[in-house]
Amino acid sequence: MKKADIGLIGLAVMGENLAMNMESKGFTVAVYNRTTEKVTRFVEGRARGKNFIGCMSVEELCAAIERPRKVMMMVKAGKPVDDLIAQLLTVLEPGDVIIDGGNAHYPDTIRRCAEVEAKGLLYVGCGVSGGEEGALKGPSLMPGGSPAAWPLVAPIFQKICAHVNGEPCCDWVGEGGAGHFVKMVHNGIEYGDMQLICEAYQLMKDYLHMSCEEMHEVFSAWNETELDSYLIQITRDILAHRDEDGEYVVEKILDTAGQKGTGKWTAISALDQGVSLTLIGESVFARCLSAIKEERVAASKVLGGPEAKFEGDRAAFIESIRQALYASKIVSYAQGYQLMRAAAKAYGWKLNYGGIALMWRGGCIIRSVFLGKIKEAFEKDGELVNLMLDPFFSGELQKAQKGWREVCAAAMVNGIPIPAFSSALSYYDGYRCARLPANLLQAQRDYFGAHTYERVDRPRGEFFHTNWTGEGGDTAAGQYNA
Ligand code: NBP
Repeated sequence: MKKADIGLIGLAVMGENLAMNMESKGFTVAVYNRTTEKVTRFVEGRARGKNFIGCMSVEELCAAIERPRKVMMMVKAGKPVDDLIAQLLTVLEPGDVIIDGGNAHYPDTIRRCAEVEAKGLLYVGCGVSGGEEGALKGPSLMPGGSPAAWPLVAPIFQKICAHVNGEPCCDWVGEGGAGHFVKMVHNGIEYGDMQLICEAYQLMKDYLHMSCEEMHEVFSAWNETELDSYLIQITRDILAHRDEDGEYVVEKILDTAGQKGTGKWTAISALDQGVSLTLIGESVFARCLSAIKEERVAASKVLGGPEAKFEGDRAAFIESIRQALYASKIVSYAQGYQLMRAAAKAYGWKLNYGGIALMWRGGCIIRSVFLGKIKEAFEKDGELVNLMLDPFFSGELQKAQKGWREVCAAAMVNGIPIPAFSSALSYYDGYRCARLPANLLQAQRDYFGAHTYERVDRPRGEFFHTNWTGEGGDTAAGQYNA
């Protein structure tokens, strides 16, 4: 019997569809699931007559695969992955590859990669995006880990992934936890994109008092512009979707957002790296605020605000909202790339920034035409310090900023919350500010804690302390950055 090209553990929604995808591209797949009835159900059902080898144990699975063996886990992230690795290490041999396609937190992948490599095997932590449909038809794949594993998995991964203009949305990301790190940032950016769309929706609904049908038309039109993307498309379709009673479903959905933690991980990692990832951070906090529904309902009866009243050219304002969304999105991706740059430096990863944009260009939730432009920017300049400084994007920000400012100002005056639009604009204004008020901040720190400061009229690296009150001594605190 022909041996399998790859083994797959975990026949839940992602694993099952990924296995079907692999088989459809000509690979023979050995499958195993902890609850073995699922193996039987799969092999006798959806997989009947196809090139699958159903296995009832990890040992059977490993025996069914061609050497060097490649075993991909698509199981619940966390302890199940560690348990499975421990089991696999008792059966696999040096040179074999263990792949984790789940949503692992990247520090876990760094640790697991080192542990598996110490046993002479290879490890791949692969971000998989695109949900059930992506898994089946072509996901975005972000593999990282042991570099020697890439030539072994590339022929399978680059065949089963999504393709845009013939190019695979999968490339080697980097060593250790780089793949799962990039997937985490992808998810953070997804939080940001969704929040921006929600702010545009709230402005149209609560300020312009537009109907779902009208907003559906606006999102349809926007999808023909620079904003062309999966998330704009599904928003367009959601806004047109009616319940059995003819009412719009979206207006019947409770306004409390859920989250599984990857946005939070991204924000925490930005704080750890000292990167201003304000838009994604605000998007996570916006979900937290939405979750305290009862408190908000009570507060709405106590805390006053202006009555949102629009006067003026509605079509022009809708275009300004589009500009605000586009400009804020540029800021969000610029911040996400800043975070990846900082992490790459901290962990010694050589990230291919243009390649990452291409990996996200198709198959995943944030797929968009816009990512093609990001790829071009990093291809032109691999050392680009900030995406906003690329000539294309700085030009786009320049064109969009009048509308962006108008929308932020109107939202503030009329009491419409826009944490993502406004934080993006503040970041833009802060980033282009040659002199921030941090001089005063340093003076305050020196005043109360003798933390010292550098001077504009002296070389960097020289630190000074002022005896502000005439009462303290001249002893300065040591300099360090937390
Ligand atoms: P789940 O995350 O719901 O996990 C269910 C699978 O894990 C089942 O096959 C289950 O086996 C297996 N499992 C568990 Br639970 N504990 C196990 C253990 N100790 N040993 C072996 N197997 C164990 O499945 P999913 O939604 O298909 O997602 C799989 C991974 O892909 C997750 O990490 C997820 O975060 C990630 N992901 C999901 C999506 C998505 O859209 N759903 C997208 C991208 C990535 P059982 O049948 O015996 O219980």
